[in-house]
Amino acid sequence: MEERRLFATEQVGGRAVYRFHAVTVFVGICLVLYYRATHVPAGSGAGRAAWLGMLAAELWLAFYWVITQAVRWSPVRRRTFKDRLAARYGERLPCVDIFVCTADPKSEPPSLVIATVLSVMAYNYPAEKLSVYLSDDGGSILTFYALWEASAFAQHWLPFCKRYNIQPRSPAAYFSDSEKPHDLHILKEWSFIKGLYEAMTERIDSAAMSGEVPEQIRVKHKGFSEWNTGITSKDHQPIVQILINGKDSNAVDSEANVLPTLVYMAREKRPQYHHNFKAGAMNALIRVSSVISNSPIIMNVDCDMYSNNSDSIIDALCFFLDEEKGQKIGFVQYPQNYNNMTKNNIYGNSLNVINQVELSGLDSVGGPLYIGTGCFHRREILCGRRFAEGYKEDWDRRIKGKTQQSIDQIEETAKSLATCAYEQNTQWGNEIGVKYGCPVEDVITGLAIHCRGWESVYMNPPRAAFLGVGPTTLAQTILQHKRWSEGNFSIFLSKYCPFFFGHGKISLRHQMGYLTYGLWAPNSLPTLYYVTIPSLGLLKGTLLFPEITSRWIIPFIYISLVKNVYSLYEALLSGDTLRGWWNGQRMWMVKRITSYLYGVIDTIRKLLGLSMMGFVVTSKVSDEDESKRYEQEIMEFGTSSPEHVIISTIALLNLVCMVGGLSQTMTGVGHMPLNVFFIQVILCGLLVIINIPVYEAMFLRKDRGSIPLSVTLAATGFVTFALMVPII
Ligand SMILES: *[C@@H]1O[C@H](CO)[C@@H](O)[C@H](O)[C@H]1NC(C)=O
Ligand SMILES: CC(=O)N[C@H]1CO[C@H](CO)[C@@H](O)[C@@H]1O
Repeated sequence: MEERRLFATEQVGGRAVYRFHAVTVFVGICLVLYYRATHVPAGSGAGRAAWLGMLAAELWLAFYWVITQAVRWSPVRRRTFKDRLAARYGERLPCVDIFVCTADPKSEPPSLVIATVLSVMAYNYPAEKLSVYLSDDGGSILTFYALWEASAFAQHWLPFCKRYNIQPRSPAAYFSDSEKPHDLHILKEWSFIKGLYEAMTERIDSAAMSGEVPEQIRVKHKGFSEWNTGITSKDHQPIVQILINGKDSNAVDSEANVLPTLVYMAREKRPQYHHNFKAGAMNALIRVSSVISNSPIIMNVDCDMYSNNSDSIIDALCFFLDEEKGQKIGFVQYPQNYNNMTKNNIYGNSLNVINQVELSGLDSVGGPLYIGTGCFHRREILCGRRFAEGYKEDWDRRIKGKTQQSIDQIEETAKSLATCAYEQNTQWGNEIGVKYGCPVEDVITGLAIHCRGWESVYMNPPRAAFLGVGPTTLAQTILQHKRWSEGNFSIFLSKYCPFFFGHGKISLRHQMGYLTYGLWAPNSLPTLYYVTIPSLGLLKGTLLFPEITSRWIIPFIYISLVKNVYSLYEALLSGDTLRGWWNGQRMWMVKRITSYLYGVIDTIRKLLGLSMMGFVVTSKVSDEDESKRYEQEIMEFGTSSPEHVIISTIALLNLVCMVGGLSQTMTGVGHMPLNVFFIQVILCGLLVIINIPVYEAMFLRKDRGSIPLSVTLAATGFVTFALMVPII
């Protein structure tokens, strides 16, 4: 029987050790909480309040720790048997629709978008079964023009990729990484294709620079006439253009092989209709594709994430087509990987631990979240089907009986499905398609699929399936994590809260897995407490931990040691360096006291119906200096934004407390011997050490990425204030 399976699921090793360790940490946590609860200082002073605050913070952190165990208890890894799939299905492989979404030609340059499109057109998969759709929410003629150029370039690029089996198949990534081939014959072809590619990107980029497409090009395709009426990105008619029609016998590459279908779509936009962002675009794509190819499998990817692995479709199909377990699988999610991370991950953005540990763990309790990109869905399930025993997919489905329609007729039908009014009084955005009304609509869409009885699968092949561009500055990182934490927290507080919405439909551990992310944001408050109050206590002589001579100190030390050693182990195993881990610890704190804090505040303001406007986080202004500092792994501040003030204040506060506290204990002024304040000294000391890059940016660096004087002054003001008020 085993030889029949198309995929294997393997337990990740070392679980006995892990569980033993987790049990001991749990006992330690209970002891700490017991100590806190039974040693509350008498009286009604500030010391008592501070102590109770510590108790509250530790209760929360303990609760969150228990939640995170759900994804660490029994992680699994998946492996596929691609040759068995090929042998068994051969000609009968199902059709696949690929959706690429772009929103704005300024921040997502058309040449980047088409590199992604070309990479997914070149998958190792029968071209007649592949259809690629680009949704352009910018409604830009520049993006349409780029796609039209790409449709011509594909005639040379696709046969070249397949003949030499090159990787990766994004021409931008391929030509920037690969060395010249040595074989003279190949070299000739390589240079020819490279020349074509460079000429094309030059034309696209110069059109993008000037903001218009030259007249002599506009006459070459009927699609350009859509822009004749001076439409804008926020107000235009629906546009659907089939640039390559895979069913047409003329649509062939330079070697007379069939090409994949290629479609451009810009759904209708009118100022009086809300467009629901990417979720709206996805739903329009589902409908438009249903009259063009209607494939049973839909893959979607963001326009900046090119395919780095041409076997991803085959890998995903190994799950869906498995006779024994495939029926229950709703979607196959690949991780989000970035190709421009520095070695030591200065902003902790590689997501290694999430990708290697947490998502694998979720895979064992019902499946990973849908993260909105790099995901294969079944069309029927995305459109709302519930799981039922004995359900069988019709893999041969596609457009039936409509082959007589001309391309113009098909385009007209498709346009009528991409209008603003189409969704009114329908279940689209609710029961059907991607859900609306939440900043992380992907996650609730995935949750709803899980709650309808389906499982999902996490596939993390050794060669990354998709590579995108990650944040490269502190401000971008903080912004990204604010969006994520805020989105997931607002799900937690909404009717989609996994505990209630998922109750009775998905397992408790699966609910906890969702909450690992849903509760990111509230972690900010206890963390903020922990990085300020014990340090202030050190300075002011308020004892908040057991003395070194007390036996109660053992669980405190045990937990902090073991948790850190384990997180180091997890990071190293996931591919981080030692320094990368250390940087990650710093960013762990920074994200919690900025992004997550903003996430909490903004979510609550929205709940209370206060202004919809959020904190403004500095936007991206990339220049050469900045990229250089990023490559040298120097932290980038540069602007006077509130998040920089928070970071500087915390860093400065700990420095002052450390210096003040130590000098008192050394000189014995406040009769506070070091051993009494042992834990507070260590905690404050570690915070000072981890903040060294912040002090450098404040006092030593002179470059434009250092912390501006105004921020330092504001931080000094806040620290002085904190020292003067008798909060502790
Ligand atoms: C992307 O693919 C290339 C080969 O084409 C491979 O060398 C590289 O390791 C892949 N990147 C990642 C992050 O897996
Ligand atoms: C280190 C690295 O590769 N950085 C690159 C990340 O991506 C941006 C945008 O594509 C490039 O400008 C950086 O050079």
